[in-house]
Amino acid sequence: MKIMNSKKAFTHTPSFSVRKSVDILHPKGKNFLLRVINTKKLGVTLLCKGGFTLIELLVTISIITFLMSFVMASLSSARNKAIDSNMKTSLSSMRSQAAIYYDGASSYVGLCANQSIQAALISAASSTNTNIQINALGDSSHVTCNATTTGWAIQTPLKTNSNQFFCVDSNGTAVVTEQVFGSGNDVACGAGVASGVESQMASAGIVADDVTAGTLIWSNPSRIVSSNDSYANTTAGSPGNTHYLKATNFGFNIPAGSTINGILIEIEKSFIEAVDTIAHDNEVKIVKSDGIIGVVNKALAGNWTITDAYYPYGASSDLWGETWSASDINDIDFGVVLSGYRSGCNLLVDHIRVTVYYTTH
Ligand SMILES: [Ca+2]
Repeated sequence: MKIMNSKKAFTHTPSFSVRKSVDILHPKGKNFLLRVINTKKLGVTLLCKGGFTLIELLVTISIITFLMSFVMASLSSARNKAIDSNMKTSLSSMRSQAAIYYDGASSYVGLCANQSIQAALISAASSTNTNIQINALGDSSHVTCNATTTGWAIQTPLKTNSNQFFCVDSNGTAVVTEQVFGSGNDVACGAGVASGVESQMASAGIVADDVTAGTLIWSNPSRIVSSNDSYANTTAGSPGNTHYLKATNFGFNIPAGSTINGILIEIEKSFIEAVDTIAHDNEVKIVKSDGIIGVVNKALAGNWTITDAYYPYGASSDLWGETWSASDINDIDFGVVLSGYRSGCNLLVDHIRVTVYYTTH
């Protein structure tokens, strides 16, 4: 049905039956919507919707297409990461299967044709759209399984990086590498390469005045959980070192199996001048997952300042003399202690934050 030369909305009770909405075209290309508003009276409303011009439509379609390209790229990246992650888990589990095989055969020859190993190889090849080859040079279009009497190795290309492979071998290695097998009898993975370093920053969930250092008490320790000019502070008294201001329970969520590359602690601090201006660090140390305070002291030599400022301790590649796993960092007891020295003035700490740098595998 068409209504010609109609430019305004109107209500009309037609003599015919109307049961649903229909689009009605204006002769100049404007859209109108004919809508049933009262089915008992069969009343209808004609609304001018001021439709799109061709250029408006093209611009809209272009914008939608542009935005969709970002969405699709993001989805694809997430999917590829998931594929690589599953494949790494599957191949890493092959080490126990290989050990079982060796127990029975006293050799790894034939391992790549073993039923359990084959299942993992097929799965890896399927998820990475590659084929399987046995005792061959590695390449980016194959999942390669090599086995000799004394060793074995499997490598498969990554979905997330076509230049890299995930490789496991009988030496216990499980690495992302850019080296392919040098021969069909090569049963050792190449050197691992660092994938992208990631980081998480967090503030403490638990803060306390800890008496195992110094003599001066920290008041209001819980105020150091955010940067808001609300301070933990010392109070008047004899010159000396403070207790520890102990900050823990940072709530990190580092993925299991990640390599911890470094820990950066930043303390936002200042002092209130009174009699003199001696205000400096005494100790800044890490607190390990067992609650024990580390040995390395990164106290800075300089005087604190009257103006609030963040001071860095450690770095993206500094492990504070400790060995860390992801669970150590995620532990509720992981944290930092600060002890200061003050004479005359009082110390203020606004915020302590920790950034952990890590690499996922
Ligand atoms: Ca604060």
